[in-house]
Amino acid sequence: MNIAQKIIKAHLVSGTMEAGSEIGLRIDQTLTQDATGTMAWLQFEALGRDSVQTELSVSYVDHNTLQMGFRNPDDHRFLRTIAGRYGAVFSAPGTGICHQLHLENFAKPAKTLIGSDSHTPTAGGIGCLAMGAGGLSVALSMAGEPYTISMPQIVEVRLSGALQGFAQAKDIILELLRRLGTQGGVGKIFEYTGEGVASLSVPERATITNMGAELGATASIFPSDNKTKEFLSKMGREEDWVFLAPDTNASYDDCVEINLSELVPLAAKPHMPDNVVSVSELAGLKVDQVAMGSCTNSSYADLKQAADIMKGKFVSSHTDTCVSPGSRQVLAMMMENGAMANLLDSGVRLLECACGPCIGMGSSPHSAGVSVRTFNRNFEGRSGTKDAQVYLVSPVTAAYCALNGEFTDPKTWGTPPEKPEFPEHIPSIKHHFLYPAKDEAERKNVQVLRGPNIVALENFEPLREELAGEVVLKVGDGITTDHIMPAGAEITALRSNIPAISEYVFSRVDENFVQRAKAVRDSGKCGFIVAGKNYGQGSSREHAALAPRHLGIRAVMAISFARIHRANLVNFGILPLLFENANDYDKLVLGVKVLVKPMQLEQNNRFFVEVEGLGKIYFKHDLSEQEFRLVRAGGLLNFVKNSK
Ligand code: MIC
Ligand code: SF4
Repeated sequence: MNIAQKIIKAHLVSGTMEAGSEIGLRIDQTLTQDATGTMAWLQFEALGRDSVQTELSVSYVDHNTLQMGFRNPDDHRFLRTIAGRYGAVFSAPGTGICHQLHLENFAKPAKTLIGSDSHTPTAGGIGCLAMGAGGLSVALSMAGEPYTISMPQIVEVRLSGALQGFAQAKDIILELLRRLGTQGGVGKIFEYTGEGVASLSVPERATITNMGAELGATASIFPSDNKTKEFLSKMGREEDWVFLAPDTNASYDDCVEINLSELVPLAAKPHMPDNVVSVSELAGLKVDQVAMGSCTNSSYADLKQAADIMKGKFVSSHTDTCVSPGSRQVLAMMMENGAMANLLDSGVRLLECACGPCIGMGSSPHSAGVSVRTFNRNFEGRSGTKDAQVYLVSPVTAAYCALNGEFTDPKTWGTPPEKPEFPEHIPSIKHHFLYPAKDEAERKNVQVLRGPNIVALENFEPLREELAGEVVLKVGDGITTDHIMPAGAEITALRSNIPAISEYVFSRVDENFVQRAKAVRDSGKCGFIVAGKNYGQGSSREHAALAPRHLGIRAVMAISFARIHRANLVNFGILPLLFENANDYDKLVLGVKVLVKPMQLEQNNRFFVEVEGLGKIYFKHDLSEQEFRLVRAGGLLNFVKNSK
């Protein structure tokens, strides 16, 4: 068996391990973050359990750390108190980014982890089978229920050689994105093997597994070897190490080979992470902003390397440059050995240990600005500036862009910097986490505190016999969850208030959408969305399903869907329907009346939808029986409540 199969087998609760068939997995650990977590915890509460049933659940606050008014601080207080009430560890704002903190402090090889954030697979760098999921799926896992997915194909990524010159781990995953694209990983787990693996440290591996999310992959995973042991011992938890490797005769569904020695610094151009070219091709392009950090590249080694390059030099006068360390531990190490002083002396602005600019929480570029970021997503408008041009690069490339004020050819950069080792002294930050009382009786005394921004969950009606309504939006290929439910400081502060946040659905795509959808909903009819390929790629935010459902959307008719978003649609009772013939996409126009008879779906994978003036259009659906039951109940929460 390969590694992924070994972990799946050890956690299999239902189903068979054949690619495409539905499997249920026992989940050892969960993580939630504040932007998705408030909802997830409200949903957990609605399930009526006395405490979390996992080995470990951690509630992080790292996204909405700006406290402009009462909303975010109220949500933080809710998350702190509910973690104490139900037995989760709490990580307060400023402690760090969930994925970096989880890697350093909690993730374990051979365990399963799901998180209400699409970059949860970061923990695959330590040999953990880690997956992103909607908040409701995470709430269910916290309640001890298995996590259901369709058994992925396991793809071997065989690494040979070793990184040379200025190439970094980021360039490995950018190369994979260049080759496979943002849909290349849908329904797959990428498992890294080969002699090149041993040359990569755990934080480097985590950069790669983190951005496997941009391939659309279910997970990415590395073996647990001596490098893993070394990392865990530096983190003061060597006892968490177990050896994990594929059997010598392990087989895979597919194989991709990358020779690390041949890689050069790469960059993803606007506005997709797979729009990859070499940095040398961009030489001469003026850079207005550089942002270092995010869950992809905010480790000690990442930032130390940038600091070494920038030491004694100055950031270009027109390049606004900032850094957000991944955790207080990274920050403490950089302060102790002077690396942070080097960055600050060179003119870099220090931001909080949090997601920050990555999700548009401040530090937006100026109008039409070129922003070079060590992050993982460069979707249009995500930075908070609609016409900004965002490029994704490694920390080394970012440092040279900041100093030169433009992209330059790596051949002009001189001698490559040394790969930094961890410092002798690694300060522990364990005391920054809030641990719940061990005694359940004591936990029951914790009062859960809520603010007025936390609006109770809505009850959705079960599936109707007939869904009569109209197409209220038609969009093209590659629609991201940032298009559906934009992020940024103002909107994300409303994550625990669905009626309020629903006002922003598709606001950057079509400002009349909400009004149109509401008019159809309020007339008692159903709204339908027509979309192209890979609808819902990107974030795990279930608000991209929940808010449209609030606005009366009952089906999305698309050419294909991204995995997590498809699951979120099902969880909130929205039908994900697939065009049988992609050419029919052209026929369904805005405003056309449609009639769906969902009960047909139960018997057939192939069924038709009646379209006014056109007759029948054929669709397929790939809902499992269980998924169909969820949609029929009006969503997962209804289903679980009804089956009690
Ligand atoms: C993202 O990177 O898009 C986010 C913000 O971390 C999201 C979660 C969210 O929308 O809260 C994700 O990746 O799942
Ligand atoms: Fe935070 Fe950005 Fe990572 Fe999402 S991708 S978890 S916003 S740092």
